[in-house]
Amino acid sequence: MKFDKQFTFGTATSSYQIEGAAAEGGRTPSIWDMFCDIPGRVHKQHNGDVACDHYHRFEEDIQHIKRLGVDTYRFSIAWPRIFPEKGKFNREGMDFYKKLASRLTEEGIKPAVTLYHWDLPMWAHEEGGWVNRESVDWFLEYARACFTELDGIVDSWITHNEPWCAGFLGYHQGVHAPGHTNMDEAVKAVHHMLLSHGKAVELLKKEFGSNTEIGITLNLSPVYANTDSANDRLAANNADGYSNRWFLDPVFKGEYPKDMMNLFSKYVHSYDFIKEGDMEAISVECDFFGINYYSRGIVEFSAASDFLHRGAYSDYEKTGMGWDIAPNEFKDLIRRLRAEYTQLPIIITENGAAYDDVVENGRVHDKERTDYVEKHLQAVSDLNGEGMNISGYYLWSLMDNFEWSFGYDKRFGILYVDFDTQERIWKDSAYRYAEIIRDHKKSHNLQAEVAQ
Ligand code: IFM
Repeated sequence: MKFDKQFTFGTATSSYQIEGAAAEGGRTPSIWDMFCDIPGRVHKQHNGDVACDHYHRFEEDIQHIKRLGVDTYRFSIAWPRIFPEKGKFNREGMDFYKKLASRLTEEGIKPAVTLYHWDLPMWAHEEGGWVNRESVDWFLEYARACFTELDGIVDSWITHNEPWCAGFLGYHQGVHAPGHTNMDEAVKAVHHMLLSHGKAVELLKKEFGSNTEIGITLNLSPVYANTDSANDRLAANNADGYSNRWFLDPVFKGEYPKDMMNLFSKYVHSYDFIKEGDMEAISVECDFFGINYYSRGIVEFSAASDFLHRGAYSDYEKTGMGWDIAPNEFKDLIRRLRAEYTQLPIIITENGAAYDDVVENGRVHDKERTDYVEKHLQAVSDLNGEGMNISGYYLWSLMDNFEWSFGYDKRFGILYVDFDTQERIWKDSAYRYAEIIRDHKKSHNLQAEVAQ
C-alpha cells in the first residue's frame, strides 16, 4: 500500500466511551447515563461511570498515541461537561479539553475534535432533546463556547458523529439513548441535528472568521439487493434511503429524498418542521467530508417490515459484531460518493473491527483485526490510485471501550484494556499499525518515532 506524503494517519475515541469520571469536574448526566440505568437496555447494565478512566489517565494515553506514530487523534467533547445545566458554562469541564488538546499539540499530535458524539445533556433531553427545534440554539451555544476556547488549538472540527445512529437508532429503533421508537420524532431529531451542523459551520466560518477545517461525519454502508428481483431492488433502494440518502441528500443536495419522504409519511404526517432556509443551512459548504465505514448491507424485500426491507443471509466473513467484512464494497461506496455527491476531500474518520481478544503471556494476537485494517488501508490506497482523494484515516479505536448497548462486551481497540486494573496492552494490530505508519514516513523521509 502507498500513501501520499500529506496523507494523515490517526486513531479515534469518544467522550462517553472512554472518559469515566461521570460525576467529576462538574459534569451532569447525559442521556447515556440515563439509558444505562434502565434494566435491559445495555449489556449487563454496564455504563460509562469509569469506562477507561481516560479523564484521569489522559497523559498515559497520549504517550500511547505518540508511540503509535499517528499524526492526529480524534476525540469528542462531552456536552454536559461544558454546559452541565441549561445556559450555565462550566470552566472546569472546558479546561479538561483545553489541557488534552494542548498536550496533544505539544507532542506533535493534531487534535481532531467532534462536538457531538451522542452525549446529550439530560437537561436538554428533559426539554424534548433533539425533537425540540430549540436544540439547535442549545447546540450553537455549546459550539460557540468550544470555538471560543479551543479554536486555534484544535486542528479540525467535526460537528456531528453519525446522526443516523443518534437519530434513527436513538429515536426510531430505540436501541440507543434515549431509547424511543417513534419515526416522527426520529425524522425531526435528525433534521435538528443536521440544521445545528450547518449553523455551527456558518458560525465558525463567518462569525469567528476561522480557517480551521470543519465537516460532518456520516456512517455509510453500501446496500445490495439479495437478488435481482424488482422486490429486492426496491428493498435495497429503501434501505439505502434509510441509511445513506436521508443524510447525504440534505448535506450535499439541500433536499431530503422524495421517495423516502413518501415512505416515511406513514408515520410522519407533516414535514412542516422544515422551515424556510433550513435546507440551505444544512447544505453549507464544508472543508472535508468524514465517513465512518465498517460494513456493507445486503437486504431482501419484506412486506412485514415498516420500510419493506430486512437483512438477507450473507456468506461473507464477519467481525465479532457479526458485520460483513467488505473492503471491495467500501470502494463501491467511495466511487459512488464521488460520482453522485461530493468532490470534497474525504477523511475516513472511523474504520475498525471488534473481536473477542484474549491476552496470552502479555500479548494479544489479534490477527483478524490486523487483517481487517490492512485490507481497508489497501482499499484506501487503491482508491487514491484512482484519484478518489481520501486525505486521512482514523482507526477505531485507540483502545477497548464502552461499546454502547453492547457495554464492554465488544472490543474495538488496538490497545487492550483490562477493565479491572485499567492496564493498556498493545495488541498485535497496534504494532502493525505503527509499522505501517513508520514505513509510510520512511518512504517520504518524514521523521517518525514509533514502536518497534
Ligand atoms: O463505537 C462506535 C462509535 O462510537 C461510532 N461508530 C461506530 C463504532 C463501533 O460501533
